[in-house]
Amino acid sequence: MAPLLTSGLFRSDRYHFFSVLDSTNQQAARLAQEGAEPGTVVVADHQTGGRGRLGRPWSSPKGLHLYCSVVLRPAIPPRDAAQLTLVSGLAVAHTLAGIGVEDVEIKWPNDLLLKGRKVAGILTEMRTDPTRIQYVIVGIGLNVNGTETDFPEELRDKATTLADSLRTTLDRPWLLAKMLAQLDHWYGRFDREGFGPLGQEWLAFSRLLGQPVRVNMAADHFSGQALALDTEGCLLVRRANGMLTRVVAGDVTRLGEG
Ligand code: BT5
Repeated sequence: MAPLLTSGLFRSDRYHFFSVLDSTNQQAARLAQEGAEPGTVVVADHQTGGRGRLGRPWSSPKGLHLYCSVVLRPAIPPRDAAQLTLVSGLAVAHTLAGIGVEDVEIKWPNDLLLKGRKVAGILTEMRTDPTRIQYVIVGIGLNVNGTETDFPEELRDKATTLADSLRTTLDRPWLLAKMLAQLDHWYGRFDREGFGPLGQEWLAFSRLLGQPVRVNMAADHFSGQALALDTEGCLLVRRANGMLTRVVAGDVTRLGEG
């Protein structure tokens, strides 16, 4: 495989490791507010308040998985920040494919699935001035070791781990290094090329297009057919009545799935 083009975004003097934190996103935001450089990385072995979107909890047991947040200060308008979720998903998908995990699927916008079960999730948060991003925090939770019995009851038929798929225990620092190299590479491309060309790369890991889907947005929910990813990373869905809807944020599930 060709070596990854990286820009040196991540430097070991900007890594912050903790045995326990409320949430790595929270800690990264605290550091960003104190002026932390882009490329600052926060990692914890355990989170007591790990969270997903809309305040949902992220199961974060000790000693098993990766909980990692990155501080970025991209020169993009705030409305484009959601593209960083897709770019990060692409980086995580390549990390998994690169270590031999088969059938990696990205589910728009922020889930990574193996055989229909969630192996990773991404939470992108930001602080902005009226027109400018002060910082973006990209938080990645990746289920690495252990099996489904290590998850709380309600997640056992929805979540999975890399160890389950590869039938071996993985070294988390090794995996983290691989993931940061991929993030560096894909953030670099995003910076230079914008989201447009990366959308095609992203689609290679997605099985949404052409499929019947259910869309849940904050103020609306409907069924339709996923038609395309636009150049800004939004999903275009045609409703049963023919109307085309651009989904900027929400949950999209292929019909027939949970
Ligand atoms: C996400 O939210 O998928 C984003 C998760 C981001 C977690 C990372 S860990 C490092 C950083 N620090 C944080 O505090 N957060 C980030 P969402 O799409 O809203 O999905 C949340 C849903 O996923 C929950 O409601 C559960 O159904 C499910 N879930 C919770 N924990 C899980 C886990 N460990 N593995 C798989 N699914 C999980």
